[in-house]
Formats: sequence, structure tokens, C-alpha cells
Amino acid sequence: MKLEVVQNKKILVNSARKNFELHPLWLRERVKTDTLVDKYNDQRLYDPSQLNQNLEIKNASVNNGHLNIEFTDGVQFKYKVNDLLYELDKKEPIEKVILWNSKLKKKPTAIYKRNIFETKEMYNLLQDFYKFGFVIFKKVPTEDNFILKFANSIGTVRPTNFGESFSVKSIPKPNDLAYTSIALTPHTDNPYRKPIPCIQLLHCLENEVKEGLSTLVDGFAVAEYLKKNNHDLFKILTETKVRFRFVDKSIILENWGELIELDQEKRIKQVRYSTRLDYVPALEKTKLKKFYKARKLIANLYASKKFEIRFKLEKGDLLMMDNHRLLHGRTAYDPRQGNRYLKGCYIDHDSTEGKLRYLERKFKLKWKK
Ligand SMILES: O=C(O)CCC(=O)C(=O)O
Ligand SMILES: [Fe+2]
Repeated sequence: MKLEVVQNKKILVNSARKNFELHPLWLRERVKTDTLVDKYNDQRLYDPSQLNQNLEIKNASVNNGHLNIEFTDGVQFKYKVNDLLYELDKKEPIEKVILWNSKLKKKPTAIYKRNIFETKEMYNLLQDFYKFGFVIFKKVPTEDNFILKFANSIGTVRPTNFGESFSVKSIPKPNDLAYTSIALTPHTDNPYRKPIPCIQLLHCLENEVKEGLSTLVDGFAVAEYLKKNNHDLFKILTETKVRFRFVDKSIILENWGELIELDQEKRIKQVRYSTRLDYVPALEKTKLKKFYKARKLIANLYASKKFEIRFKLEKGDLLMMDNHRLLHGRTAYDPRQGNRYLKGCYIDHDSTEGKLRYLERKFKLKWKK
């Protein structure tokens, strides 16, 4: 990508768009002098919509990696060409998603160390998180509630009515089946919340039982498989909104959504699945017949050996997973064999994306030369 000045006043960029002329106002909005933007936070001190619509470039030249411009309103600024090119070519920080199934060779894993959150390794791990929908950190200190420190070092914890964090262990009179020792079939967490928590962290503090294995499934891979192999049933799952509901003593939470939600470009955006909490609407019989068939098929795919990975969370392991993409579960265990104690919490995609952009800037990754 190249930037050039023509006749002292036209700024042309040559990239995918050949000889693309930059609008003078677009450039003027990006002027960063002390009078126009706050020097402490980079935020504009004026409303750019009020700039003169006929503003033009009076004079421009490129020198030593800088673009010098004088505008017809008298404002002058020296841009770094790289900054402009970077912005013009800016992509989302996230690389391509890699769909996986039970043949996944290597789980994305890292050994935790203090200050990992400030390293290039963390940048790569966050990329892995977006590629695979999960990462496992090993040897995370097993102090109770370390998970909150961990989560707040990436972004900000998202508290719920279960608190800032929650304890996953078998207890009497549980308000959720997670707090028992029975098997949990593949599910996404909390589809009844508005908004649904984006990312779940589960930190294993104790695991002395033989079973209680963790299961993970790539919901996007299953949805893509269904789309390819049974488009009709895929379609009904993308068109039927189901009600999800959680009831406790002092709160009733509800939200509606498709088991497979598509975005405007018809790409898979989010999956929801929780057999414990879903209420199918009373649709016309033939429609429901099809929906039930589709739901059974996707449930079988989620639970199948073709898609599920199964592993034991060891003491100190911390699993971070995308709750909009992956399903998780666990096998049943016998609490008489010993303690099994996980601590969980949620963060949102803002946290991971924000950290990725920050690390990208810190290490000047993807920065145009
Ligand atoms: O016990 C487990 O491994 C998982 C429990 C669970 O599904 C959850 O806490 O969301
Ligand atoms: Fe769960």
C-alpha cells in the first residue's frame, strides 16, 4: 500500500482500491494538535460534523515518512504515513476461526506465569482463543478466588446473580444442576441472561475424583456440519426462537434466542443450547415436528464422539472458553472419592478484544511498515 500526493493537494492511496482519493474532511478529522484533541486521552475537543463541508487541502507534501498538510481553514498537521496506512487497512484484531472436532490434535495450552497478561505470548494465546474458542492455562495459583485476579487482568469480571464468581462443587439443595455430581450434557451457559455472558472461565482448585471429566464441543463446527448435511433442519434451528428461563427464590431470568443464530450476512454468530432450561414455543404442529427433529439431531451431534473432546481438569488448570461458540459439560462423578472444586466466572468479548488490540499496539503487531 502506498500513499502519494498529486499536484500538492490530492492524497491518493494505492491498495486494493487503485488511486483512491482521500477526502479532505476525512484527513482533517484526524488532525491531532493540542487544541483539537485532548492530549491525555486522544479524544476530540470539537464536533467534526460542524467542519466546513467545502474544506480543501491547500498544500500537501510527503517527507521522511510524514504527510504534511495545510488545510484551507488554516489548520496544519504532520501525519505519520504509517498511522494513516494502518487505519486504512485496519482489520479486526481477530484472525480466522479454526473449526475443530474430536480429532483436534493439540488443545491450545499455556503455562501460567506472573505478568503473562503483558506479553506477546498472551497476544498469541488470545488469538488461539479466537481461533479455537478456548485455551487452557496450567499451573494457575490455586488460591480461592484467584480467578477474579486472573479475569481482571484480561479485562473486567462480569458479575451475575451467582456473584462475581461461583463455586462449582456438589452441595445439598443446589439452585443449579452444575452444583451436583450428576453428568452435565453439552450446554452453553446462561442463555436466559440478557446479554448472555460471552466467555466463561473455570479454574480447577481440587479434583480428587476419578470421573468428572470436562467435555467441550465446537458448536460452530457442528452448526456448519448440519448446514452442509441437512440444510433444512439447520434452517429451522436458525429461525425458531426458544425461551430460556432460570428461576430462583428472588429472581426469574428469561431470554429468547435461536439455537443457531446467524448474523446479517447469514454467518453463524452464536449457538445456544441448554436442555435444562429451554422452553419451545407452541408453534403450529408441522413446524414443531420439524423443529423437534432438528433439535434431536443437533443434540446427538453435540454429544457425539465425532465432535466432543474429553479431558480431566487438573488442579491449577484454568479453562477459558467462548460461551457463544463452544458447548461444555462434564461426566458424572462420585463425590465420596474426594473433592472436586472448580471456581467459575464470566467476562465479555470486550475484555479479550480490548486486550488483543492493546497488545497489538504495544508490540506493534500488524502495524504497516
Ligand atoms: O463441573 C463442571 O465441570 C462444569 C460445570 C458447569 O457447567 C458450569 O459451571 O457452568
Ligand atoms: Fe455450564
